[in-house]
This record gives sequence, structure tokens and C-alpha cells, in this order.
Amino acid sequence: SQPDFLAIDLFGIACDAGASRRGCTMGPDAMRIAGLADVLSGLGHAVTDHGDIAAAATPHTVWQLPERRQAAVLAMAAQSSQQAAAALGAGRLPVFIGGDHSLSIGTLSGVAQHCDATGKPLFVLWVDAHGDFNTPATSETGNIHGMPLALLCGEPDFGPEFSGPWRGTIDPRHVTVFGARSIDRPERQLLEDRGVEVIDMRRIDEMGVVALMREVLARVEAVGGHLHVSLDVDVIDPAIAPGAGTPVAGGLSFREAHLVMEMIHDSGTMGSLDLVELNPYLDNASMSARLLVDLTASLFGRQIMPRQSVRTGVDATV
Ligand code: B3U
Ligand code: MN
Ligand code: MN
Repeated sequence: SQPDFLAIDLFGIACDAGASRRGCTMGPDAMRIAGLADVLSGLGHAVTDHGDIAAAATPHTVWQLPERRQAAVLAMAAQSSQQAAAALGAGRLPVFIGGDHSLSIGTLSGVAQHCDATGKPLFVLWVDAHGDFNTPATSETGNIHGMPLALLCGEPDFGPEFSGPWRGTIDPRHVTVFGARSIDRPERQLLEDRGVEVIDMRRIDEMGVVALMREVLARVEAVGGHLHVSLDVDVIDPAIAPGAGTPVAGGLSFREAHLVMEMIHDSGTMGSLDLVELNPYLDNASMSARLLVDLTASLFGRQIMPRQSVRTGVDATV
């Protein structure tokens, strides 16, 4: 488990080259303005904001070229991979503020490097409306934000242009996709074949988030693992989080999303975090940015009333 107060590093990754619509480049600033650092320091944590990694200025004509966008994604991944490994090596907890979900190619590969070096088993909780397990061969859109997990899990369809420290660094059987409700056919087959756990919205409706999250977290706790949480804003219902480029109806409610975050916090297993896909250009009066900051507060220990138990497997008592 974790100390109550953490040293948190914030890294903005102003990237939209992996997405279908532009605007996620403004995500990091929107979350800063919504008070992310203040909320975390208000909880007692020591927060350092390292500013943004940004792509070279991309005129729209350049953004429309798939090879250029792909090169931009991977150039940023090379940087964020180093940031992740360095922050964790220094005993700090890195929070990556996106930016579209392709940024996890970099962040997770750096986290994996650190876990390899320390011998901690790595688990990934991918909280997302989508599976993000497409490959260049299965993707209908060609957008890289629909592919990061497949690349990280070593799918062979990626050509040599995708080489880098990210390729095949994650064990698909240590990945849980939570909140899914939009998965492409061939993507679904790959997820099944590789043994990725997919907790879709129907299972959440039937079982509730508590029973499902307890199982996921208990597996990490049992082996003293490092949990990387990758939170895609589109997992939340678009009615309350409209600032997402690929909204899908029927997402997590406000209460469910907070409960998931609170349970992750109580488990003490989270070692690194991505906050991705916030598109302030599509947001409504910053409501999604503020909700993401609010959820992050729950992830880092904000509680309505104090609770004594910090164990997931045991019933928490007030
Ligand atoms: N599966 C689709 C849609 C998608 C995935 N991730 C996002 N959208 N954000 C695709 O493009 O691969
Ligand atoms: Mn995603
Ligand atoms: Mn998504």
C-alpha cells in the first residue's frame, strides 16, 4: 500500500494526432485551469507540474496526412516514455494529462520499463468506452488512438514504422478494459484471443461496479502489483461529459465513475495515471474538464466522510 501523501508529477501531453477530431491538444490546459494541481495539493500531496510535451506546430494540411500524424504520435511517445520511467525511478507518481489516447503508447512503455527493472508485476486498468485494440489491419478509421493497447500488447500487424520500446511490453492477460460499449468486430476477436478482460457496460449493469472492481483490484493487491490507470473521458456518459471526440451513449454515471475512483484509491495500488481524450473544443462550459479533475480528486483520496478501511477485499466500514 501507499503513504497517505504522494509526490505527484504532472506531465501535459498536448497531442491530437492520434484522434479523429482535433482539439485534445488543449486538454492539459483545460485541466490546469479547472484546478487539477490545486485540488491535489489541497489533499496534502506534493505536486510538480512539468508543463507540456507538444508536437511541432501542425498546420491543418499537415495534420491531414496519416504518415505525418503517426510520426508525431511516436515522437511524443518517445518523450513521455522517458518521463514515465524517470518519474517512477525517482519515487514519484506520474500523471499524464492528454491529449488523445495514443499518448499511452509512450507512458505505458515507460511504466513497463520501470516495472521490469523493479520486478513489480504491471497491471493495466483501461477505463474506456472503446477497446483501443485495433491494429493498422483491423482499424476502420486508421486513427492511432484506437490502437495503443494492441501495439503495447505486441500485435504483429504493426509495421516497422511502429518500432520502439513500446512494442509488446504489456501482457494482455494483465489488462482490464472497463466500461466498454463500442468495440469493432475484428477488435473484439483480438481481445478474446489475447485474453484481455473486457468488462462491458452490460456486466456493469448486471453486477455493479463494486463487485467487478473488487475482483480486478484484488488480483493486483495479491501480488503487490503496480496498477496503471488509463482513464478515457469517453467512458463517462456523454450527457455529463460531452468533451469527447468519439462519444458513445450509455456510459458510466457520475456516481459509478466516482465509486470506481474511490475504490482504486482505497486499494493503494495505483502507481501511474493517464487522463486522456478531453477535447475542450467540444466541451460544454468546461463541464468535462471539471468532472475529470473531480474524479482525479477521488482517485487521490478525497472523501465525503472519512473511512477507516483501506482494503478492497474487506468491507469498508465508516
Ligand atoms: N474503434 C474505433 C473508435 C475509437 C476508438 N477509440 C476512440 N474511438 N476514441 C477506432 O477508430 O478504432
Ligand atoms: Mn481510449
Ligand atoms: Mn474511448
